[in-house]
Amino acid sequence: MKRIVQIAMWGLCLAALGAPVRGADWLHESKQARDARMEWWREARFGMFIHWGLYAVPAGVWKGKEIGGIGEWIMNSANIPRKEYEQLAKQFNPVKYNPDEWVRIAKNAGVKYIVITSKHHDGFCLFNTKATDYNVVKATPYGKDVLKMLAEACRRQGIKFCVYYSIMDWHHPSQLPGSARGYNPTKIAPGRKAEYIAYMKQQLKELVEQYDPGILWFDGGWPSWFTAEDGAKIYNYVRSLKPSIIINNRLQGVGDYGTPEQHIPATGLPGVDWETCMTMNNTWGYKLHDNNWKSPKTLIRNLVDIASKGGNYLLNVGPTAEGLIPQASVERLAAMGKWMKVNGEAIYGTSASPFKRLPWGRCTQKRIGDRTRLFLHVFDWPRDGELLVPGLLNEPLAAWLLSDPSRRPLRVERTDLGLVIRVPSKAPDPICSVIALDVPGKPEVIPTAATQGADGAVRLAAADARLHGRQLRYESGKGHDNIGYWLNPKEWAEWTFRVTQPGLFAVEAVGASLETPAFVVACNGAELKAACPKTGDYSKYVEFPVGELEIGAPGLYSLSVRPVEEGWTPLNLRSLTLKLVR
Ligand code: FHN
Repeated sequence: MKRIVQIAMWGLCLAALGAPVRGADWLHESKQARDARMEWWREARFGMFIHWGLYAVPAGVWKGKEIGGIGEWIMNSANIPRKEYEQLAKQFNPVKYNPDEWVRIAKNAGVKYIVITSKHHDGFCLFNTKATDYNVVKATPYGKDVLKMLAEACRRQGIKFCVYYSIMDWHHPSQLPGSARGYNPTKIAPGRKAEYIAYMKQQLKELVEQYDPGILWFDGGWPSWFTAEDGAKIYNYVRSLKPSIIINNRLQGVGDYGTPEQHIPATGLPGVDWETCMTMNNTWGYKLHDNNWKSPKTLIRNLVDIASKGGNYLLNVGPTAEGLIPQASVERLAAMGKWMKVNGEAIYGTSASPFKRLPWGRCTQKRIGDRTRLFLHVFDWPRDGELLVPGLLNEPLAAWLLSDPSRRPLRVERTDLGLVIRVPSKAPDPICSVIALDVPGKPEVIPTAATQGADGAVRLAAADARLHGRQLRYESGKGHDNIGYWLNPKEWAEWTFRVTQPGLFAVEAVGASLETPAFVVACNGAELKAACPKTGDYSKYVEFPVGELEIGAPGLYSLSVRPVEEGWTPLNLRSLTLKLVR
């Protein structure tokens, strides 16, 4: 047997005995092994993040002054000297902490895993560590291992227990403040990196062996003294302690899944596992004055949107210094749970939508034997009782409202635009109503064509373009809704659209650029050349004429946009509109 296989086999035996497996390279496991390890995580889809620590004591206020920024950063934001910040430990006494209640709240919301901060950037440890007395057992009047209490409550209630661990540590003597203004990003004291890496490994071993987490959620790996090589070593080390553990990608990019933060990637992260982590208000750690809460509607639709793109939602709560999850968070989680009780099967264990975009909502899917169950998440319920599922070629086997326990069949008809499902006039749920639609085999979907509006215009949106190239991509969120990263002039975009009112069309584009990139619009045998005016900023858009297009007959047409290679500079293209002029 090859040496590497021997190491791996020997390693797995040792790991089963709880000994670290040295020498194994866990970064190169087989797809089968990785799929098996990720299975529970992909099934879960919905987790709860908990940011809890000494920062809950000041709760965003320091010496009578409100401190801006996220609550758990107050030591840095207010540039509090270590000795002064340490005194908070003497005030940390969460007498109202009830881990079973926390887990009940999470479970009732439909959450399947909990990730809690074992040590955030401030270096205070919420667990019984031998590596430092700066921990909840030794340094606080509470004196109990809050992490152990939560781990046991999770086990009692069947929720996966997971831990967050910050690499950057504003308290550890080996790490020096980054500047006179604050700690972040820390610098490593000369000759003391090995000491801190050893400290980290001791604590990671304690966390794995004492609390058996499903995930190690690393963070704070951005200081320059922590390299990708360090990340790979720590990854291998933690996996050697527990081969089945899952590790996020914040070990300088090394890890098992991506972690977009506070936003949902426009098209998800195709082909990789990913999880959006997000606050319910603006802060991770508790802040007394942050009451900017997201609505239950936003939170439920975020969960649906993320699942429809193949991701997980890690939604945060920041408990108070007394040990209570804020009531506003409790209420929102209860609202999510009410929706999940009816529609959870449309989230758990599903995979990304087969549709590029749906005008009325989202879609998730699940393979069931020789059929696929499509879950149509309808945000905008059709007033005319007809829900169009565009571009779906499969013949429907059955359709019903997920909220209907008797599964009364809904009528489904085929039209030349796709399948039409007859639905009741009133939406079963004001936030998101789910229709289950079974089709044989795998879903077959063709790109949907844009259609002419009542005014005769055809609107070609960036989100509906088919993009040809590796760098070119659709960007959305934070003011973006455009084709971007158009760096390579060989890459191009195209749309399909349907004309029912032929005639002469004036073509208009909406774009942004730092120069004046020229491009050619080709459609129906004609070519129109135009250049985007210089807007000076990729987020500053302007509408400009491209030219006129004659389309003499009704039908399906394709339109392409290709850069003029000579002198090309990047263009952000938001849309094209064909306005019927006669
Ligand atoms: O700096 C931290 C922050 O406090 C919080 O923990 C988030 C959660 O993902 N992570 C870092 C910011 O990206």
